[in-house]
Amino acid sequence: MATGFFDGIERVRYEGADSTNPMAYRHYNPDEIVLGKRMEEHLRLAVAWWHSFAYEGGDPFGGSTLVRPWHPQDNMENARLKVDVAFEMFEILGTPFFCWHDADIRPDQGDLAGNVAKLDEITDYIAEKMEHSSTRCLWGTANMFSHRRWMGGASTNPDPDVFAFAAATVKSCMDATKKLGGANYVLWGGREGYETLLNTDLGRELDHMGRFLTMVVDYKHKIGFEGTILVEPKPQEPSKHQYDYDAATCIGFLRKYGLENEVKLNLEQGHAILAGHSFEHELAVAAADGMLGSIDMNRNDYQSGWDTDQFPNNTPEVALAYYEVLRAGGFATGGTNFDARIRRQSIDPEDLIASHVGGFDICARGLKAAAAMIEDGGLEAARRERYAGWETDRGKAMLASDLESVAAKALAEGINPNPRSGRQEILENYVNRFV
Ligand code: XUL
Ligand code: CO
Repeated sequence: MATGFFDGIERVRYEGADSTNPMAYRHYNPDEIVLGKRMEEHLRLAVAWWHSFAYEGGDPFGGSTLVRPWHPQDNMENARLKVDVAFEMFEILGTPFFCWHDADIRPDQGDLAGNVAKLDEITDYIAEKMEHSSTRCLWGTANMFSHRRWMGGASTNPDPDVFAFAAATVKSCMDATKKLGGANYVLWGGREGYETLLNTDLGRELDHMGRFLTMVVDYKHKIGFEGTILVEPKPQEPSKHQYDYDAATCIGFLRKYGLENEVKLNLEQGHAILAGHSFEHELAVAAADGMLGSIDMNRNDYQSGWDTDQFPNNTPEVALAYYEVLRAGGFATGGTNFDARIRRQSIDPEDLIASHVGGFDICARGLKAAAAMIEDGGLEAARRERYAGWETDRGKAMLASDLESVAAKALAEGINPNPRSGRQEILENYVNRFV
């Protein structure tokens, strides 16, 4: 039976770029073939349970603005209603995937056994819903940052009992993700970092985090979970410093603990900005090491300096991001999760749908622009040209040589390299033809 929450809102359809209907897709056309594959299969778009259904509109200065029939979120009846509404929204949008934290879907019981039992119960209900839906689970994760027990970290907490609570929580979330057929399991270390070095044994905490992740990987193999384990970099907020600072830091961490072939990265646009990088930089760093797993798509306000988790709406940024994804061969188990929320004044059910319509559309537009650049080949040709010297026998032999021999040859040949233009503006103009 319908909940009535989205009464009056029709299923969103693709109407083409000329449509002026604000509740229609102008670019997101799931069946459109892009580089030989359906658009839906390229993008693998996912709705985030925490922003779309659990977020109540609070900010550091004020509480709830989004009044929903499933509030307060402290009992199973409301948790089930929230599931019903979620699947109605998935249907309206034609969403291929969703993502969740345990805390988004089950009411907090205040104790471990209660939380695990309620998670099991609500994920049984979600699994039932999935039998009548084509929407799948992209990933599950554990919220180990909101409750006060996590204030000093989860796996990096100085108290071994908190480590144990975290281990039991992640185990239950991995079990639930497997039950729901999840394609990935994500770990974002919200409190894995420090507020002050004065009370922190940084080396020990990193070792504990490495050990924890190794236990997660071992458990994945034990239960035969076929999804990918992903870690999500973020430099700060909520902690002053977080250990999973950015893609490069995470890759170094994974290598140190021997996990580089087991774990990939879930990269987020807003987190890249907080780390002082562009999103495409983070994606390129991960791709260069074969660790680009999945993305959290959103946008930060460039003035505020906070992680504002807005819906993306900037075509050039999104196009350059998908360009890196396509260059890396596209998503395998990963996808595009909207780690994005409506603003606290956007209180109508219609706002919730419209935000996703815009998000789906901008990703589709970015993907098409990226695909057109790949097909045209202009950037790759320019890159090939720039590094052509390294494809010659001379270039290859040098890399296999040693410092003394290279120096002797350089002197003997009397080389005097001629600087060549990096052609940056020409390439920027080129990109502007597509976006
Ligand atoms: C927080 C954030 C998280 C993770 C999942 O900044 O990005 O929502 O994506 O825990
Ligand atoms: Co995220």
